[in-house]
Amino acid sequence: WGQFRLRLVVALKKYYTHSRLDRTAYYRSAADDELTHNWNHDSFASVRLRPRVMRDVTQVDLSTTILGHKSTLPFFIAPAAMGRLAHPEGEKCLARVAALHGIPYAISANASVGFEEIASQAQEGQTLFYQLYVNKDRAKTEAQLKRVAKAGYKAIIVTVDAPVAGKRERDERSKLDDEATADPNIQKAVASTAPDAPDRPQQPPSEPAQGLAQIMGNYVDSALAWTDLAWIRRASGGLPIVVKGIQCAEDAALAAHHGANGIILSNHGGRQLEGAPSSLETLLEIRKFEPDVLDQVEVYCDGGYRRGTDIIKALALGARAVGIGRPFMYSLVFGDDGVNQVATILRDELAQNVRLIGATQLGELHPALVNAAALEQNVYDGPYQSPVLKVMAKL
Ligand code: HOC
Repeated sequence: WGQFRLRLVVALKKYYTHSRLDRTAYYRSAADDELTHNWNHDSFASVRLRPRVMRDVTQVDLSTTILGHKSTLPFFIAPAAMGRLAHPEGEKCLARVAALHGIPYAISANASVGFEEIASQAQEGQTLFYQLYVNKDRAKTEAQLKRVAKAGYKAIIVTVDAPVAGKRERDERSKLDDEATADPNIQKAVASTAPDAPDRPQQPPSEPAQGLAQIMGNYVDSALAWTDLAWIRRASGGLPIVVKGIQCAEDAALAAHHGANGIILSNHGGRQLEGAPSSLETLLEIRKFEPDVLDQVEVYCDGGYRRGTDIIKALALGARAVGIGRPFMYSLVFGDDGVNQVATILRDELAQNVRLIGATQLGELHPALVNAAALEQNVYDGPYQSPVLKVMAKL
């Protein structure tokens, strides 16, 4: 009986974990044929490193600052929705592990645990950022931003690459809606996502063609414009603004021109526009056409970062830090332990590879440590006219 019971427990545990992993199809989903999702990964393979040797790399310091806040590592937990699909504690696990590692956590606008609850459980000195989708009802966004500022969030990450949801067939096919009706945790996640959204149905709809992203995206204002950055800043009581979803040099320059404190080069993990460039490609494009942007705003990257060397490549080309999403969401199936494991693996890989490239601190990572010639062939070749000069000419 003892043996049998053991096997039963193992089998049930496997089944439970496996079925929860299936439910993470939403996290895995990407747009159309998922080409951009795959390019995000392929981009790293096209870039070679040029390590330096015979340098004393006994001690290594991986710390940096992100918008002036100390981070022990050059990455943060990127906003990703609906943590409770993976684990009943959802975003609470992500916030706890971010605190444990001393890295910022950017809570999703569509988190399945309330942002105020997360903030109320934050550790002393923990850095939390808030991801914003602007609501069609702007008054709701204004009220939301006031609450975000009051809760102690340190910056607003305005996501601008999703005026509408991308076409994510994996998400549509996952038939999560049927499962949701059976699983109270998932029901809770769906019900608590974006609680202020006006057009979101209270119950998951039954049409199988609607993925979660479309359901959640109903409230998003597709009329957002550059001039709204000033309004967002005002409404948040002056919090720093980071524009997430920059995919070309022109928009990087415009974000800087309109007073953004930071930009995230991101194609939303390949979930929005199929054909969009990887963050490394956009970074190379900025270096080519708008190099001043790198001095004007903090530049972060996300999309497909899985290894310490991926992070090193972005940092050497000028990024300040990197956002990591899916690895944390997948590992969330195992709660705090899983999330901690991912952060630990990344930390250790970074420490090892920063040494192997011949550096002892992040400031020593520079473009000459990278050969991106192969990837540069993908970079836009002009014609190019600086949009900022055009804006200025009209003044
Ligand atoms: C129009 C906005 O960011 C995701 C989340 C939520 C997207 C909502 C769509 O799934 O990528």
